[in-house]
Amino acid sequence: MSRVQRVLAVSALALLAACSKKSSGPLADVTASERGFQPSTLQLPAGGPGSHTTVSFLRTSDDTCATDVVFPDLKIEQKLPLDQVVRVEVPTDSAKTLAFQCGMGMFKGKVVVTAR
Ligand SMILES: [Cu+2]
Repeated sequence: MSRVQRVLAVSALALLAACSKKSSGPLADVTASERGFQPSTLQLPAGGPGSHTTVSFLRTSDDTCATDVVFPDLKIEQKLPLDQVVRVEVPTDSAKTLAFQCGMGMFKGKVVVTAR
C-alpha cells in the first residue's frame, strides 16, 4: 500500500466511524447501562381515554444488573437482551407516574404522564 492509499484508507475508516456514531444516536427512549436507566425520568403527554404509548428500552452493557425492566404497577416484566430494543406499551390515558426498575429494584426510573 502506498502512503497515499494508506492515508485514504485511514480517513475512510474515520469517516465510517463518525457516521456510525451519528446514526446510533438515541435508538431507544431509555438506555440500560452500568449507570442504570437513562434518562431515569421520561415524560409523556396524556392522550385521553384508552391511550397507550410505546416506550423502548435498550440495554447497552453486560456490566449492569438491569437485564430486566419491571413495571410493578402494570405487572409488566420484560427481559432486556443485550443490544436489542424492547418495546413496552404503557397506558397514557391520564396523568400518572409509572415506576419501573430492574429485576432487583436497584435501578429505578419512572414514566411521568403529564396532563394535556
Ligand atoms: Cu438490579
